[in-house]
Amino acid sequence: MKNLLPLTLLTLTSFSQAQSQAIFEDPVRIHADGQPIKINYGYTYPASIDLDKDGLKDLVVGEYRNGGELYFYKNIGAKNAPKYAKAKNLMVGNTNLTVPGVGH
Ligand SMILES: [Ca+2]
Repeated sequence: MKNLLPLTLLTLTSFSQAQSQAIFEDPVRIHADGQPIKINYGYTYPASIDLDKDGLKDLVVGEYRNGGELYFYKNIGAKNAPKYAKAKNLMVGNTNLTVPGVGH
């Protein structure tokens, strides 16, 4: 246990330094199919990932309601100017993909 304390302090110091150097841009509302993306309820953590492997990062957004369904917004724009199509449910076969234990 004695060996863990210095490592923990070093990590906290590094984290604090990183925070003081962080610069954030103003928030931007993200649109899909010409409309602002709206999540009906709960917390969400959008992920930017090239899900369909076409070289453009898409958005995957989850929702707390509806059993934790996940929505796919295909990037139909460009690499540096993304434009998202209307959401589609992520599916496994004919079933909506959900996050187990989320939403009721
Ligand atoms: Ca893509």
